[in-house]
Amino acid sequence: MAPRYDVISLFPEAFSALTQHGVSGRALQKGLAELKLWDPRAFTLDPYRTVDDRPFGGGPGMVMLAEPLDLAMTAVKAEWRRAGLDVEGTTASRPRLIYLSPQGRVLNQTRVEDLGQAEALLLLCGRYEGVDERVLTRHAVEEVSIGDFVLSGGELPAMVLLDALIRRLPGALGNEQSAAEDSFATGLLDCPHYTRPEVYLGQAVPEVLRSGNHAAIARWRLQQALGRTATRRPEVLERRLAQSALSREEKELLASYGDTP
Ligand code: 9D3
Repeated sequence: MAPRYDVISLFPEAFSALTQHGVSGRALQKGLAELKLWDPRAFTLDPYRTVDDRPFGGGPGMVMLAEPLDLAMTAVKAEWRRAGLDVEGTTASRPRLIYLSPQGRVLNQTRVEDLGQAEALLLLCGRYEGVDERVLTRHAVEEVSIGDFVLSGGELPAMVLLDALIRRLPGALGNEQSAAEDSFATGLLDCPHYTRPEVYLGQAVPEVLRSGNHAAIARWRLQQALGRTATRRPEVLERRLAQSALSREEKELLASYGDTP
């Protein structure tokens, strides 16, 4: 079954970046995943449709009210139940609740693959200083960050996570090889890429790529990937080394990296 993604956000229109463009837009159009947006403002019970208030204990900024978020989350869970999903499940495919938060565990491809096992995800996007802590504890929410830099809310992080999830669904990429060969799926950075013309402003394409020798091309690309990973992201190469030692060919390619243009 196509996974189901529900997003609670004060800016549902922002998600058109995801739904209207590129790989993710086409995948959603094809029904490879379902995406539904929920505006907490629709779950307010006061005439001003209030979604935030001042923090207890003082300090700057505002905090998102528990009640509209709680009602929206309860509505999502009710739809999950109607769709036959096991909301209280404990398997890898259980529906999961994710709060995009700077306090969360940092996203990486391993976490994307893990979250990709879920049949349904509820993504909660915060604004202002964040959400009332009680909605997180009431609903057993997991927190996920996209890195150690300050953004203005959870919408862009939610779209980052969704793009990473959607592009790995079978049928999302034109070329099914691409997903498996992606940087970090192989544990290495990508090799350099070239297209026409053969010479651009005096810079030629590496000769090997025009040789037609497919074994030599594959070797060169692996060497570039190994060399770039070693120089730019040594910790990524270390992690791959910890999982499985480099083959003799890989060691030799790494040793002679930089010898050839
Ligand atoms: C200036 C406010 N900060 C006071 C120390 C705290 C703060 C609150 C809310 C910082 C950022 C945000 C909004 N960010 C997110 O909702 C967010 C986020 C991020 O900012 N960086 C990386 N990942 C994420 S996931 C959600």
